[in-house]
Amino acid sequence: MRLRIGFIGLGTMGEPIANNLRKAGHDLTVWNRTASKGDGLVQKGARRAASPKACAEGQDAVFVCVSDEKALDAVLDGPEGGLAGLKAGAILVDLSTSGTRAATALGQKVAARGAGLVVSPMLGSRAAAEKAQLVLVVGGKAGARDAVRPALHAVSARMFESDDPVQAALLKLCVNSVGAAMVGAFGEALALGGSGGIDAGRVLEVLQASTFHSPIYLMKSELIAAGDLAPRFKASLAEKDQRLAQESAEDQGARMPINTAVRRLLGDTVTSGRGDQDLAAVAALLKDWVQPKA
Ligand code: NA7
Repeated sequence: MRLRIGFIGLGTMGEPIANNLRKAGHDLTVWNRTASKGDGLVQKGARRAASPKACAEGQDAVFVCVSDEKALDAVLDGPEGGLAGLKAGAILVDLSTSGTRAATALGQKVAARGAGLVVSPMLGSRAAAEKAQLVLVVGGKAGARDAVRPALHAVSARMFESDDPVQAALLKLCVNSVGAAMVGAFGEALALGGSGGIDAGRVLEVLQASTFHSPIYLMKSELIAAGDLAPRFKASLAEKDQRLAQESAEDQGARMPINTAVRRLLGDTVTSGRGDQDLAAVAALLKDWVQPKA
């Protein structure tokens, strides 16, 4: 079914996702804070809205894909925000990883508009978004999910659905906390091996032959070897995800000692000036930290 969709947030992930919605035949209106990031989509036939509110007005569904919970408030709240334009019966889809507290607050705001909420954080980086191969963790009432399922199908390879938007937000944080720990530990292993004279390729080869193997090590080591740290997933966003996981843990009474260490490492990556680089930049930082012994 062809939906009228407003799409707010055309960053690394949002732009290719919006493009796939357009390619699937949905009627697309876009808004981004930095308007020029929408130029390509507008040239391909999308409409450009003058504000988040205008982007949401009259739409069957409003998709949001921004950095974090603060960006979410910035684009949705206030007289020109997306919520002000959301019509009763429409569905707001939050693709951002904005955490459990934001999902709870957003549920109340959207319900006050007489609209429905689907929280659908994504697994996969820009390449997966471009190929419509994302994995989505989808939470919302059955009717709301039914209404936007064709659009979610158009951008993804697989969906894990539940009735609860807050649990969808939480599940994404569970998975990303493992991913960041893996990349951090891999960076440490490369630095440790390198400090003792073992080539990074050799560490990778043996790691991949073990039961601890993962495609993420191969992906990230190719970027590191090529010196290509352009963001597929920004280190600053990875740090944000670890912060959000800690907030959920605090609210729920869970403890995350590994996450605490990984978040500190990612925080150091950001303060070293590498926040806009790919998450693989943690390996570069750990290599910089090696102090050869005489
Ligand atoms: P990017 O590439 O950093 O894009 C972030 C988007 O969020 C981009 O459209 C930004 O607009 C927008 N943004 C950020 N802060 C604001 C504020 N304050 N007001 C309005 N718009 C804002 O992130 P990704 O696309 O990689 O990731 C998106 C989400 O998916 C994120 O939660 C990840 O963890 C997963 P800009 O273009 O800078 O004007």
